[in-house]
Parts: sequence; C-alpha cells; structure tokens
Amino acid sequence: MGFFDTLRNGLARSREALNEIFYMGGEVDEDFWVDLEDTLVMGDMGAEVAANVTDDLREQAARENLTRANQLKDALAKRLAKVFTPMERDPFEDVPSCVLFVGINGAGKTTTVGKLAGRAKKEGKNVLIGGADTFRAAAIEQLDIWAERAGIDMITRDRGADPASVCYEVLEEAEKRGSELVLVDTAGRLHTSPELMRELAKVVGVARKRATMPVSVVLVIDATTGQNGLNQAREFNEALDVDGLIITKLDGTAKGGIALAISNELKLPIYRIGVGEKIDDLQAFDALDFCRALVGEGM
Ligand SMILES: Nc1nc2c(ncn2[C@@H]2O[C@H](COP(=O)(O)OP(=O)(O)O)[C@@H](O)[C@H]2O)c(=O)[nH]1
Ligand SMILES: [Mg+2]
Repeated sequence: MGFFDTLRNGLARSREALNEIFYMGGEVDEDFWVDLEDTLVMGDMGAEVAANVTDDLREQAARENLTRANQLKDALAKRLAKVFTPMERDPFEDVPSCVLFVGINGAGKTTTVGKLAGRAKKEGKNVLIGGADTFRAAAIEQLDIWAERAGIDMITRDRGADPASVCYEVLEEAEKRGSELVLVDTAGRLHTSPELMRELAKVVGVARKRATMPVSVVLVIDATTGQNGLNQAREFNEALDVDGLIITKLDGTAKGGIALAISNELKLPIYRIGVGEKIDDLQAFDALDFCRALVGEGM
C-alpha cells in the first residue's frame, strides 16, 4: 500500500461526515454551505477557520460557476491545505540535529522516537537516543526495546534521576561520538501541570545551552484527544517555545481536523504524522495530500 492509501485509510473516519455533504443531493445550495461550515467545525478545525474556508470556497464557486458539490472537493482540499503552517527546516533530515520530544503521557513520544530512530539508522545516519523519561521505570525499558531492535545506543539513567542531567550527558556523549541525530525522549504526565512544565523547561534550557547542534522541541499530540489536544498544545508552546508538531493516532480517528487547527493557531509546522503502532506507520507530512485524504477525491 502506498503512502497516500495508508493515509486515506487512516483518515477514513474523519472523512465520513464530509463525504455525506458532498454526496447528499450533490447540489450546491444554501444548505450545502451551512452543512459544510458545520462539518468543518465538527471536524475540530475551529470556528474561524471553518468560516473563512467556507467563505472563500463560496466565492470561488460563484466565480467559477461550480454548481455540483463534487466539483468543489479538490478546491476544498487546496484551500484547507493553505491553513497549515509550512515547515522551514526538517529537524530529522537536516543534520546535525538534536530533537527533544515532549507531550502528555500516552501521546506517542516513545513510539515516535523509536520509529524515527529506526528509519534514520536505515538511511545510514549516526543516531543516538536519549532516555530522559526517568519518571517511570517502564518508560526506559520501552525505549530500550525500540533502541535494541534498531541497533542504536541509548543513554539513560535510573528511575528518579534528574532528566536535565540525563539530557546533558546525552549531548556530551553525542559530541564525543560525532552523532548526527540525537533524539531525546522525555516524561509526560496524565495532564499538563506546572511541575511537568518546570521539569521540561529545565531539560530544554540545558539542551539549548549545551548543544553545539541545533535543538528542536517537538510536541507530540494524540489526534484522538481532539480539542483537548489544542489546549495541551497552547500550554506546552507557552512554557517551552515549541518548534513543531508530530500528530499521532490519525489512524481511525474522526478528529483529524485538529492537526489543522493546532498548526494554524500556534503557527507550528507538522513534521510527521503517526498512522499506526508499527515502525513504518510514521509518515512525512504533506498538507495537500493530507487534505485530499481528509476530503476525499474524485468527482
Ligand atoms: N494507533 C496508533 N497508536 C499509536 C500511534 N503512536 C503511538 N501509538 C500507541 O500509543 C500508546 C502510547 O504510546 P507511547 O509512545 O508509549 O506514548 P508516550 O507516553 O508519549 O511515550 C502505545 O500503545 C503506542 O503503540 C499511532 O500513530 N497510531
Ligand atoms: Mg514514553
């Protein structure tokens, strides 16, 4: 299955509601526009985005005399794609690079580090993994399994160790070894909390001060959390000045639109998207492909 098919399958549930308005009747009338705007709001894209996109599309339909709903599909995908904040630098390709992964528990940080490390190693990059999630013993084990599977070294310390010191050590080791890509996993909590933000701010501060390579802070967000994901993103970005996003669990959620809302509101690029639990289930993000998969293709 190609990249696009996997993505399209993953976003099937987000697409269902949109398809309904495109197929029902198929006539572009007043109801169509109301339904479209509602559906975009329901799809977690945010009221303002939904209104702007609907207005623009409505103008385009009038200008180009588009009267069938299906004629508007590609125009909608193209308009939605513009809502995303584009990526200027890819921290996983433009090496040397140190990436710190942050996010609440269960967002998919450790899995994403594992997937990215495995892929970078395959591409011949010199990778080092840092295990700065010293909050839970199981977290270190989980990361170790990924590291071992990929044949990559991991630097960590025992449970309870100071994550900022772990990060410092990882960077020293990376320098000694001439590592190109340093991926540092950090601890989350069930929710955002001042304690978590203080701990992570320290990790980020140490990394930015110590590293001789560019440091990126990547926020991992579970798409299935919908609006709550947007709230998390606001808090993390405020506390840590995040550089970009990875949105996970886009397979089988009806909340794919949240990716668009977060990228737009916080002006953050999406570096990768997660569409499953296995090593290959992490994809490059292309805004137009994503929106076409969300909207559906065809006349
Ligand atoms: N379906 C699906 N599951 C994912 C994805 N990414 C991570 N997971 C699963 O989400 C759960 C939590 O992931 P984990 O990496 O431990 O999250 P962390 O607490 O942020 O480190 C695990 O069961 C992962 O297999 C994804 O893109 N799709
Ligand atoms: Mg983890």
